[in-house]
Amino acid sequence: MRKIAIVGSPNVGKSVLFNNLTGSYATVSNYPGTTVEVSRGKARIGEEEFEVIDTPGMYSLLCITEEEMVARKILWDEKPAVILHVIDGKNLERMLPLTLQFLEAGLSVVLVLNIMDEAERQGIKIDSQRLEKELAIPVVEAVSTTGKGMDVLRGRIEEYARIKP
Ligand SMILES: Nc1nc2c(ncn2[C@@H]2O[C@H](COP(=O)(O)OP(=O)(O)OP(=O)(O)O)[C@@H](O)[C@H]2O)c(=O)[nH]1
Ligand SMILES: [Mg+2]
Repeated sequence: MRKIAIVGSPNVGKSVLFNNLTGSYATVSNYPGTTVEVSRGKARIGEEEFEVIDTPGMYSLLCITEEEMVARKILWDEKPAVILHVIDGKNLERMLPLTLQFLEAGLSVVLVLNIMDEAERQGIKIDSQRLEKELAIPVVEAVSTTGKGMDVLRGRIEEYARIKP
């Protein structure tokens, strides 16, 4: 079964997004040799069933904390077909450098601009189409607490997984 890894900084809504994609059934276990918990579930997207992995929050691929080391090991060892980089739409500038690290590492990234409800309330506007062109990856706006953007995200994952065998 191909894998989808959800990655990003702490507190950006990765786990809420994970629950949206996988529904209620998930297994939680300590990553081998660590005290870091990793949740795994399944999601049917289009015709394909994926294993979805909710990784611990990371600020950088240059790992410092045990959580970051686990997140990086998951990316390296489990070779997910797609990674969802979830960022807080209120802090685009601070969070995009990690997207670039993932792209430089050759990973297949879909960028999820999450928490767009708060971003909009603060008057923050993001030209996600332009971002999509400049990064040359799918960019999806979402509010994972209400499920907004989830259908679009599923569609984009499906397209992307088709061209990334
Ligand atoms: N307003 C708003 N709040 C959100 C959204 N997504 C998540 N949250 C809230 O943000 C907080 C953190 O969500 P989590 O899903 O636990 O974040 P996480 O990225 O898994 O955090 P770590 O596991 O610590 O790395 C929770 O209180 C969520 O309810 C969103 O789209 N809008
Ligand atoms: Mg989490």
